[in-house]
Amino acid sequence: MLRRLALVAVPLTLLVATSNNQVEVSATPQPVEVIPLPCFPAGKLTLGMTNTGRKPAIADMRVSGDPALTLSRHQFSSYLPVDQLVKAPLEITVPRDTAPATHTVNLTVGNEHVDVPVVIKPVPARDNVLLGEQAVASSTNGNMRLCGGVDGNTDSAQWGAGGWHDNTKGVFPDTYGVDFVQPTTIDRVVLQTLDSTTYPAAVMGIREFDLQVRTGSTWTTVAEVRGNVQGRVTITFEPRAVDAVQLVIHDSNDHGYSRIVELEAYHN
Ligand SMILES: [Ca+2]
Repeated sequence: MLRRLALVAVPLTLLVATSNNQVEVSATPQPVEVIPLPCFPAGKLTLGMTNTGRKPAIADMRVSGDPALTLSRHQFSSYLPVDQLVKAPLEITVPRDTAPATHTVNLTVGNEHVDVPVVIKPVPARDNVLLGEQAVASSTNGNMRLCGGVDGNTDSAQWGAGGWHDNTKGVFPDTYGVDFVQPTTIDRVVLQTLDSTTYPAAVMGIREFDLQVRTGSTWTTVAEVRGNVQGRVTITFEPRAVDAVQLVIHDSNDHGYSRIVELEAYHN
């Protein structure tokens, strides 16, 4: 008898709840962590809406946050079938050297609110002094990201998400590098050009380039590489404090684009 009553009670409860509020809001992960460097990968949050009502609906999520945060979207609108999680990405960045703190992103659909904690981490100690620093390029193809060559992703198989190439196919030179915020001592630069099973360096990689460093307004050529067919090229030189590093790329093995998976610099 008790069991029967319980079975009847459950649908009644659901009906009451859904008449006021038919969309469930979710966000993962919580908290989301953000590193305050210009080219470090953004904090990534997956926003979700689930229609817990009885009919398909269209829902609008408003996305807002503390002024310290830069959000890649302020709205997420979608058609929602019944009982299906519909997702959208949110990227969160902050200016360089934003102080460690916990901020909040607010998600609102109708009467439903979710506050997501956003933890600003300290800038991590890095052996590779280019990691996450501001990249500078002569041009960037629309399918690629300017920061892709200094984002820490060195996997040629993830080339589309984690690499860079220029936007002037068949026209050289192209340049790619980093401007430091203060003079930085380096004595080794490592170039990883595209080198995957499908796209080996000897076919698609950078073939001819100069490595240059800048002190004040003067660029100095440190090395000239010609006829390269390797995926990874390491250049060592006497330690020097520089304001910027760049590659001047004169040709690639397919004579098309200048493809960089990752550019790194060290001082050992
Ligand atoms: Ca990369």
